[in-house]
Amino acid sequence: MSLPLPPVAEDLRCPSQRRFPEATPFPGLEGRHPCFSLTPEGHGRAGRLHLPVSPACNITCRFCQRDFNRDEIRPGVARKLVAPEQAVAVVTRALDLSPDISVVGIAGPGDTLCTDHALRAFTAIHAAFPDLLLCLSTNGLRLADRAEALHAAGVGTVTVTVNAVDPAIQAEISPTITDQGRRFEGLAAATRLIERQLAGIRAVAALGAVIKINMVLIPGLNDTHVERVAATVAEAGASLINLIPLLPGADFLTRRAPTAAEVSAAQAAAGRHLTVFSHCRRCRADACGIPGKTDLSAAVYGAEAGQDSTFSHG
Ligand code: CLF
Ligand code: SF4
Repeated sequence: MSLPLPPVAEDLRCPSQRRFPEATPFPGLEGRHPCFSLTPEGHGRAGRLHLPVSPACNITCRFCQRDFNRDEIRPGVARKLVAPEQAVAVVTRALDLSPDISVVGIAGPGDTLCTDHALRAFTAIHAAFPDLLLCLSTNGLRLADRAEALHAAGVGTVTVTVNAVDPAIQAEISPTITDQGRRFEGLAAATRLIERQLAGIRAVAALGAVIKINMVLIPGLNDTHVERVAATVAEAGASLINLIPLLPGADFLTRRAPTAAEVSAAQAAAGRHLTVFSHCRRCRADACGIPGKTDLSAAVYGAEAGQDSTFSHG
């Protein structure tokens, strides 16, 4: 018998799920995974540690600004890189600092499957801490190739960033990819990326992973395309979607962020097909703590932690 959920002040579940208030579509994740919990109580009490082990990327998103600093709170930023061999030591330190940590995620600063660093880190962590939830965020280009290895390494939740399923739109957002040593441009790159993303979603879904889609909402580019993305990824096996407002930067510096009304409209469109996650904090690649509540990143990764010799700067 499942335990009753806490009172729901703001219910993130899609209408079909709300008909069964005692049920959660993600057994074992409610209250343990901040980004796969559907109640305020659930996502407000679980902590995550991000390991910045993935340096490189295999696609070019025109909004992307990877950087190393201690100040900015956004994806693609970390204080330093950590070597996969240091992952267990970092997790040990984070757990000592915060027993709330129940998830170890890898989300950058580059793509997590462009190198084998994330897989090596997850494999070591899964052996040392088999009860921790392991979470991967990727652009999806290598996801189908790596699905079995990720499953074997204990990765149970996967986020794929899908910004378009129409190659003409995708080509405007990420104009080049490098796959199997070959560089692709324009529509060829976009068509290949979308095909690999959907194949990857199907592959990890077949192995039992719970899948969230991150979609960067870019007014004038993909904001009227949200429902088609949601319907397509839902058919492939995704459960959840997170509409992330564009942070103007890099080639998209002169584009604007969506308004709150535009984000709400996009969430409504996506919600016809998927449960919408709306509490994203646009975390750094070295975030640590309960998103929006506690921030232990400096204590875990900062020079002030006195651990620099433990970590790679490579
Ligand atoms: Fe990290 Fe992402 Fe896993 Fe969560 S974050 S890898 S799914 S454990 Fe969460 Fe942070 Fe938003 Fe990401 S709030 S940026 S959606
Ligand atoms: Fe940047 Fe991520 Fe796009 Fe790679 S996939 S270019 S790291 S936003």
